[in-house]
Amino acid sequence: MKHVILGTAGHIDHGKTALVKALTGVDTDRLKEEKERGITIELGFTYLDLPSGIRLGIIDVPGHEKFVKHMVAGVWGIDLVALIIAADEGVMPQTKEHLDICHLLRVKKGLVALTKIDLVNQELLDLVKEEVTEIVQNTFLKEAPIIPVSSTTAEGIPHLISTLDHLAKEAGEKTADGLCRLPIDRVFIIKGFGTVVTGTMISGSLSVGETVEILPSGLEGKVRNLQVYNQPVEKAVAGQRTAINLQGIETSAIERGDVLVRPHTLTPTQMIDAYLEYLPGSSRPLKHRNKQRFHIGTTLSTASIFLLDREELTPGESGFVQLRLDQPIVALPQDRFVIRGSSTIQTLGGGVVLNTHPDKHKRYFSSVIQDLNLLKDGSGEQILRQHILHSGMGGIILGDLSNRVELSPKEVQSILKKMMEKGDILSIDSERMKVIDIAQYQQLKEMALIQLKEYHQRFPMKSGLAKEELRTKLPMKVDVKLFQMLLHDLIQSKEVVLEKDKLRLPGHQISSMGEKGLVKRVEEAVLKGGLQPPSSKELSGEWSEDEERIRAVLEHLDHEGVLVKIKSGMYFHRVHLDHLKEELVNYLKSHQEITTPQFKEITKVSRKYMIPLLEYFDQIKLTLRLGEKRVLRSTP
Ligand SMILES: Nc1nc2c(ncn2[C@@H]2O[C@H](COP(=O)(O)OP(=O)(O)OP(=O)(O)O)[C@@H](O)[C@H]2O)c(=O)[nH]1
Ligand SMILES: [Mg+2]
Repeated sequence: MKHVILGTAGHIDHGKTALVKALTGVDTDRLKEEKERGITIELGFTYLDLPSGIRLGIIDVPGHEKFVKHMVAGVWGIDLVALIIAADEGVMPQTKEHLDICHLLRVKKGLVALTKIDLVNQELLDLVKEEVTEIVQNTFLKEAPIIPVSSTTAEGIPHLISTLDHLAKEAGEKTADGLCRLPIDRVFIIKGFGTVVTGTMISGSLSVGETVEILPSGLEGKVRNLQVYNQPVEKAVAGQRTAINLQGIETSAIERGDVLVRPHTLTPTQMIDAYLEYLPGSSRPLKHRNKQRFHIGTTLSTASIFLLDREELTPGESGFVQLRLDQPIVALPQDRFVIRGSSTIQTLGGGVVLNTHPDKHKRYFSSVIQDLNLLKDGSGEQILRQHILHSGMGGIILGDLSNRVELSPKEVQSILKKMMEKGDILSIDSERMKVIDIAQYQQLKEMALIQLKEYHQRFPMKSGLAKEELRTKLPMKVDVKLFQMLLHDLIQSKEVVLEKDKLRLPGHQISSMGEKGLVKRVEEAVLKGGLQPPSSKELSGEWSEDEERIRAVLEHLDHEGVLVKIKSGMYFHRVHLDHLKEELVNYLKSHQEITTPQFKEITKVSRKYMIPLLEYFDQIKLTLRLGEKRVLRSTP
């Protein structure tokens, strides 16, 4: 069965509640204060069974300017609106404001009901009709039926019902296989049952016995009972007005504006990227970092508006913004929101959520704007690809992707499958449906090859690198499965050779006699140099050898423990260094301390070598420097 929700809208006292009663027989003004003052304050709920069999849920909203926040909560997520205008008063401020809000929230369809026609003559009625035609032109209601009615005499009510039936049949279906999400509009306690929350199920479905999570608090509870339009049900689906009796959560722990979901399906956020439309009727420009009221679902928060591509938005303009919120909210891409003034309370604008967990953006950054343009206008596939690309070499799982597009997990899965077939993305964990962008994968491959090449250069005498060692040289977030896949591919394509547990590039040779000869010559030269060993530059000059090669050999000999690198570019043969160390220890044992001139006596080398040697012994914690002297460190 199809589920369609109608919301009322319109100026105070124009007959919204009276019309709902004329249609359904139900007076939705339940509160004592509402009865006394004759106005609506809270949202009212009822339903109407249409001739076609569709059950039309009805949300009656208050018209008073003080309660526009309730009105926004009520019409967020409705399918149809009935804009109600009293024929004896015509268009009034909240008629326009409510119309603006419906436009900003992208209510798709609706009608205009001209009420109280029993109070006016034909002439006045025609005038009001003209006025209405004028305000709805250029809006989603421009071709909407305008139906004159009287709730007192019931004139026009049958016509209104048949028009509603027609509109309800045309309304789009909501997706029941999406994420279960219900913005809470009421919380109360029923004696003997406990906590009950109500709201409109925006998407997905929910059954008795399931565990749910309340966001942003994260409290979990169990669905004890479910009611749809006052009837107990086993399962509630998208598009239905739903009351949920919860077990395990105190009434006081939940408030209007919270969102009910299945556990761990959504994460609250305090920063979103969005495309903001600033209403033409606003009196001044909206400046960067302005703080305003922010309405989404049934939640009201405040947000600082960071304009990403300009200094100010003039009335009628739209632009990309980053909203930083004072409290966590729950949102999904493509959700609509409304911005209202924080000092003078009026509706200023609204827009669409593009990214619910963005990075903090630098302003005027062309790549940021480019990305946001794609999130705004791109296809589901393009948007998914962008999120996959941004997830980098770590990849992203299906569950996280589903929360970033306005598509059901099933649809996301089928798009991913197509992308895999085209070779745009790669599945790296079929269980969790984890994917990585192919460009990221290629880059990772390059990185692995570069690491191997560098390793060979540093250690030309080593046969290769162990697998785990290579993994530690790649970005941390590369997971084991991805790494194994990468190695498998590299070995398969013969870009890398695996030999005796070591990975190497196919061109890497260690056994060439030339290399071995050079290693021997370098070692001998350093040994001959004693405590004044030659540098790579000196050796290369003397032998007309490539200095790079000599440096690599020095590194290799250091790695092998034959030479000791005491500072960058200075290598001593271990034989000499050990000998010097012994001499130094003996000296210090008999003299307790040593000065630099005394050290020179022992070594007989120039400062160029002497100072690095002294510092080296400090560094390996053999000696301790005390002013101009050095002493032995007490060994444990
Ligand atoms: N004569 C006549 N009076 C009507 C009609 N519809 C509503 N009224 C009266 O107008 C007054 C306001 O009606 P409501 O239905 O409470 O108006 P509302 O739009 O719900 O007002 P708020 O919810 O406070 O914004 C009431 O006294 C109604 O009896 C109508 O068709 N004819
Ligand atoms: Mg009312």
